[in-house]
Order: sequence, then C-alpha cells, then structure tokens
Amino acid sequence: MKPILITSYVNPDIDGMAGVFAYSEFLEKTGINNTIGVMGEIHDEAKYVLDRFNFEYPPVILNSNNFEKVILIDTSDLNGIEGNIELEKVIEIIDHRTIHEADKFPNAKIQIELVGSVATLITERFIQKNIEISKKSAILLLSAIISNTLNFKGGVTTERDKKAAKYLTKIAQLADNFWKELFEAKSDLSGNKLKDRILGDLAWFNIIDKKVGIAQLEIIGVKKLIEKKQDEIIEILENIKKEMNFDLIFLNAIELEEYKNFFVTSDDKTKYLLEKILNVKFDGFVAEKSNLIMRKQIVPLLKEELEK
Ligand SMILES: [Mn+2]
Repeated sequence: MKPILITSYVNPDIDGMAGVFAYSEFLEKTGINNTIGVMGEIHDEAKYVLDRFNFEYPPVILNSNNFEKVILIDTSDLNGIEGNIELEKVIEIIDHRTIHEADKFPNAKIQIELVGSVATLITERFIQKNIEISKKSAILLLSAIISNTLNFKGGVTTERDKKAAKYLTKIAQLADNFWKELFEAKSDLSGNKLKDRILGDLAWFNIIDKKVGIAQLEIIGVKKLIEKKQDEIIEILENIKKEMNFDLIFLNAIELEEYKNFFVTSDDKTKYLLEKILNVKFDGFVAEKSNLIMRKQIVPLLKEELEK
C-alpha cells in the first residue's frame, strides 16, 4: 500500500504546516502509513519557527499524482488546491472555517469545527487517544495556535484552543514571551517582503457573481507601515485586482500589539461595502477599527450582505 499523503493548501501558513507535521506523527503512532508534502512555499512565520528550532522543512510536492489517498489539513476550499489535488482522492479533511466547500469531496470523512486553529483539533486527537506528542509537534502546534488566535486575543479563540495550548505548553517548554518574538519576527516588511507577504497570504472568495480578494497582514506596527508605504500597498492591491479579475479587494491589516484593524483599499465599491458591514469610516484609502477582526470572520459578513 502506498502511504497516504498529508498536505494542506498551496502556500500553507503555520497552522496548515504544523497540522500536517503533527497529524503525520499521530497517524504514524496509530500504525497508519503516511507521508507529508507541502505545495508552494510555506509562510515566513512557519519558516521562522522551523529555523528557530532547527527543524527540517517539509518536503515539497507539486500535486497528488503520485498518491492514491490524501488527507487535507486546514483547508476545505477548492481555491487553494484546485488543479493540484484530485478531489476524489481525499479521504479525510480536518479544518476550522465557517465558509467551506466540503461537499465537493465525495470520499472524505470530514471534521470541520469552529475553533481558532486547526492545531487545536490535531492536539485533541492526541489527548483523546492518549498518545504522547513529541516536543517538535508540540512546539509547532503551539506556535500555530498562538499565531491563529493572535495570542488568544482574536475573536476566533475558543476555550478549546486555550485548553489545547495549555496541554502543549507543558511539552513545548517555550519562553513566556515567545508570542512576542513570533509576532515581531513577522513584522519586518522591509524590501520586497511587503509585496511577497501580501501575495503569499492572499485569499479570494466567489460570492454570488462577485470575486472578492482579501489580503491580510498580522503585524506589530501597522499604522507606521501604512504611513510609510500606503502608495505601495495600493499599487500592489490594484495590480492584484487587475490580474486576478477581482470585483472587490482590500487589505485587512491586523495590529498585533494594540489589537485593532486597518482596512486599506482604493476601490470605492469595496469601501462602501466595508463601511456597511463593519461599521467603519474610510478616510482616504484607510479605515480604522477597534476590536480586532480576522478575515475568517469578515467573509461570512460579506457573504450575508452580498447575498441580500
Ligand atoms: Mn488555520
């Protein structure tokens, strides 16, 4: 029997990558032959954690051609995998988003639960089966939970995330201020990094007849970044909109130290829509919002409004 491939969406973030590594360990320890692979390039934050602890990078694959069975972690959307993964090969999905396309996978056993991080769902597997988790997996999963829940301050955070993190903390043995180290590391957007980061973490959604592109940055120092690089941000967004044929586009920039959002767009229709659903007011290309909101939470609001 060929090993089952465990993978995530193209250009996975730390949650997808950590989930892939750790679920592989879980399955191996339950006697299931598997292998891991990631498509595209892992996010900078994921690279940072691997480098920081001298962990090996996951092997890169192009598609599911060499495999008979696939398990998808942290995705149940066609956008991030279409053309790379044959949908009928997918036997299991573990994910945590409200808007998904799980019905497109005819053979998959599906676990989609609305916790802050897929790493939480993977951690719970170990706890439920009383299987010991390696320090490496614990570090990766804990980093993913910290990142995805914005250090437990993001609106997506649940008690389950906190409980999983508490469990992992004992094994991972990270410094108390590790969250800040992690957030500071991803806040350096000098040189080409701004454009790379925006492109690397771009997501888009087809809602009725509209294609909506949402870029997201999660950093310390958003206000300064916008003051310095607003023109560059607008240019990047306008180019993406043209190239990808988006109807609407904006950047959701999350300030990780003050826990607020800045929305950036030059598109009037997008501004109008965001003002309506998020109760914000644009001043030029930028709107500010207290009480942090993540892309995952904005998408259902957009959908509700556009489907009216
Ligand atoms: Mn995730």
